[in-house]
Amino acid sequence: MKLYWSPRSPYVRKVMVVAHEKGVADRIERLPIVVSGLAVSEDFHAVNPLARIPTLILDDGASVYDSTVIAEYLDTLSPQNPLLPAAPGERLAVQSMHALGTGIADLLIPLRGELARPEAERSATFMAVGVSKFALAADRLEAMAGGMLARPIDLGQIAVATALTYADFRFPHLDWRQGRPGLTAWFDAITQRPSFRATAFVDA
Ligand SMILES: N[C@@H](CCC(=O)N[C@@H](CS)C(=O)NCC(=O)O)C(=O)O
Repeated sequence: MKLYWSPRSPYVRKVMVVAHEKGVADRIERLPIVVSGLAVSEDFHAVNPLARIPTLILDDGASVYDSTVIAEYLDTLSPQNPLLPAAPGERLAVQSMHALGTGIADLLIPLRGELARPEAERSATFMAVGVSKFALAADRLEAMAGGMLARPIDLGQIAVATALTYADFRFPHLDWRQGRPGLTAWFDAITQRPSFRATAFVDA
């Protein structure tokens, strides 16, 4: 398998953490690529019509996207660390938490784009609303953190943790740990795992 990859993407980090947890990371050849919302790459559009990373290329040449689909696919590749429960109720809860974690990344990425604009073109309202939405999501996670700490790792927890690592990477001033001791304790435990240590962001 090949993975269009960057060391700066929270979505790529999420699927690489999954690959490490499943013991299949060494079956993935990483294809470094720089993507930008401000430029079109026709070559990459031929691989993924949205030209986004991560995009996984299977051995038969099929393209697989997006990060949630890739993560669920990788979970099927080995019995190690089952990350998506089979029982419908538990499965739905993990998938919802997966959507929450990926959604937090979806909130943060446009804020990053906004910060990259010349100051005169930035919208203070857009930034403030995005920061408020992030805080509300983190508050909800604080309320869920005790249960998360008690459960084995799953796709939902991986998605939330990678989104929070991205907040630390790009928005340390948001200081999401402040007033959220449960979420902090859960985050500190999960990010000690070798899968997180092997996938640290690099601002190359
Ligand atoms: N929903 C997608 C989001 C992926 C995404 O937006 N990736 C960013 C990099 S962090 C990207 O490829 N941006 C380029 C673009 O949107 O043109 C997923 O979960 O995989």
